[in-house]
Amino acid sequence: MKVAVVGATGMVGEVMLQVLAERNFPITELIPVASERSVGKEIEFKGKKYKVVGMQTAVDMKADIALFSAGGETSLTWAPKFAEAGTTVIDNSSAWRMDPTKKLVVPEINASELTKEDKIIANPNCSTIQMVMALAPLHKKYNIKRVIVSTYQSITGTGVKAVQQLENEYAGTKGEMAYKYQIHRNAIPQCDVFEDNGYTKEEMKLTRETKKIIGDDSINVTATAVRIPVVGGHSEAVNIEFSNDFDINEVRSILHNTPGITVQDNNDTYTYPMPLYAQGKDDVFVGRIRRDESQANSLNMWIVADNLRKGAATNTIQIAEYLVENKLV
Ligand code: A2P
Ligand code: 11C
Repeated sequence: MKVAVVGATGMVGEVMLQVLAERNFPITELIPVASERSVGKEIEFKGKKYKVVGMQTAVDMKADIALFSAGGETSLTWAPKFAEAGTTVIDNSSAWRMDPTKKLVVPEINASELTKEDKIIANPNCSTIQMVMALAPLHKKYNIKRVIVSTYQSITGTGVKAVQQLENEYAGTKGEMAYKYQIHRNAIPQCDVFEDNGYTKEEMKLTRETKKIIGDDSINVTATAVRIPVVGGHSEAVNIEFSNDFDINEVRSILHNTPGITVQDNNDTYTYPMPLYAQGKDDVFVGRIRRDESQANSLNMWIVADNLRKGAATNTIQIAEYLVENKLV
């Protein structure tokens, strides 16, 4: 496969290159792509050096697959040009996710929707991916009515600028601000911009994308998304109300048997997921699984994943693997 990585110099792009190498994705030619600012810059992949090329050059190179993580505007402009040149685009931005003509895919849940005709495929938002990984198998069994989620999100979701801001704040030096406020020693109840309904875009991604991925508009999700000074991954406190009652041990066993999920849940040994330990891992970690005693058929749990891995790069590459394995590209 001839593979272009668009946004190869960015935070997610770098992890994409790592994950492609680790999983031994069948690459015959790698094309690292970024903005004009980075053209000619060298990046390393499997011990070899490659020169970064610009967008038009990359289109003309007619890759089989392009993995995009260069922001929404870049995707809106360039993904159709790659698709027209015959390249299948898997896009990690929010540009195409809610477009009814585009698939929004978490491979463990809905990869079977994909066909050869899908030339632009959307990768969901990081905080949505880790949540639906745990929701989907439980929905099948008990039918979810409503989800209340509060997130504790890593600054790596904002990109390089945010990591630099936190480092400057640790060191006490001045620099460019990625957030409106200091993030060191803080919790900022705003991820992404505000929408007209008073929610942030990140909160509405959790609501809208969940329905589309699981394929059920009746699942109601209400969210509060918070940025915290952590780098390893996103954490989520999730409360679920089901239509049907459940057995708590069966819930644990369903999650335990779901590919891509690791259950870490033992109060006696203080075992629960934490972003410090999820960092660099591809799985979604679930723990603190307990009945919500305040209401019938309701469950609480704590979900953690590396937002740059399963939340972005790994999920994108799993989609690419599915396309290759099923000869859809
Ligand atoms: P560059 O490094 O040349 O700016 P992050 O979200 O971590 O900041 O990374 C964003 C990625 O998207 C980088 O690789 C960046 O390249 C790339 N990028 C940003 N704007 C464009 C653009 N207009 N065209 C192509 N790539 C872009
Ligand atoms: C965050 N979810 O952590 C974001 C980062 O829609 O893909 C990625 C934004 C997106 O704030």
